[in-house]
Amino acid sequence: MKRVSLALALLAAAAPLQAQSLLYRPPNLGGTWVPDGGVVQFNFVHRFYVAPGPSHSVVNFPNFTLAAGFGHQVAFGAQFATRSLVGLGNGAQSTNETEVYGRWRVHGTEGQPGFAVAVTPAYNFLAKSVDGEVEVDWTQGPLTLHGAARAMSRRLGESGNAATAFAGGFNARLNPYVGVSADVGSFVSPTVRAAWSAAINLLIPGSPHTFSLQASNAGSASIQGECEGIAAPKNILYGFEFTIPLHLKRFAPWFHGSPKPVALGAAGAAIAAQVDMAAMKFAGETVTISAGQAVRWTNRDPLEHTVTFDGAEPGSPPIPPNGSYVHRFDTPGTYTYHCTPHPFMKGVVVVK
Ligand SMILES: [Cu+2]
Repeated sequence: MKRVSLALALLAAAAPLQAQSLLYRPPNLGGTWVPDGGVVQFNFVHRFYVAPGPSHSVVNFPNFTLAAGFGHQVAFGAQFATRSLVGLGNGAQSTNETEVYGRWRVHGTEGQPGFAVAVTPAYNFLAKSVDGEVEVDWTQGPLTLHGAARAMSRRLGESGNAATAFAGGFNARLNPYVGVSADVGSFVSPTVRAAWSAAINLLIPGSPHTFSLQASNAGSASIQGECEGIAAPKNILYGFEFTIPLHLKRFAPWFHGSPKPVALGAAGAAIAAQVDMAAMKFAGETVTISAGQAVRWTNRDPLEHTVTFDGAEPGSPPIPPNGSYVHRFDTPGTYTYHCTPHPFMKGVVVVK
């Protein structure tokens, strides 16, 4: 039972992070996806095809996305692909494609009911093209629909002329952990092969990571790369995408050392028990003291915790890393408590 409630609580803790997950974005659409402020998101897409016999050689299409959230619904990022179709056009000298982009979510919140709108200006170094995308998505219950309009100043492979493209797709979340998605995107004129994708998306329980298994014909994740599919016979690529959010706050001790101790709560009380908050747990879940004595909680984690009583007893403010909180208990009784940001963290103080 305890194990089940811990799993449920971890899910609750992971819930805000789902807003950055592949459960809200099909493989070939950037969507209105903007990492939270102070979060650097690293996504790795690996697609491949197996050449027909006798060689059966595997040809890989890796793609990396690195994007940083700056708060105010703004992100800056870069995409890098090593086997880009953008690189196969007239005058192309490389298949290494780099795109830098900004994204501003003008309206809405990804994954929340209703509309969200984002604009994504970009520059594609391989195509030497100024690109842009406007994306709108609409969420209702487990379904999100996506639409995007794209423009580029130099479409590589078509004499470098300006071009426009449209894309659309959907995500359907079958449960909090599993979704399916698909999309299609195409240049308007001249139309070549539309790019398409289909995927099964998985949220890894108890983690902020999502993983998707994909089939697609798009070789890179740039705005241009998601507008045109690669040619037959290698026209279906299989692969996966893995998302890794890095919370920069967690790395602060590398640069600033341990934060200064901060003491909160009742000063001068006789401390009869000490409870460490470490690894997202209250160490020693039950402590027993006498009326008039105090308990000291010390935060050994790199993030804030609270001591919040389930009853009427007043609790702590947020306790920063390396901070401590002292609370004196004057009335005998059993005091159950939890951490507000991490409700699966629970403890009990018994006062005799
Ligand atoms: Cu906590």
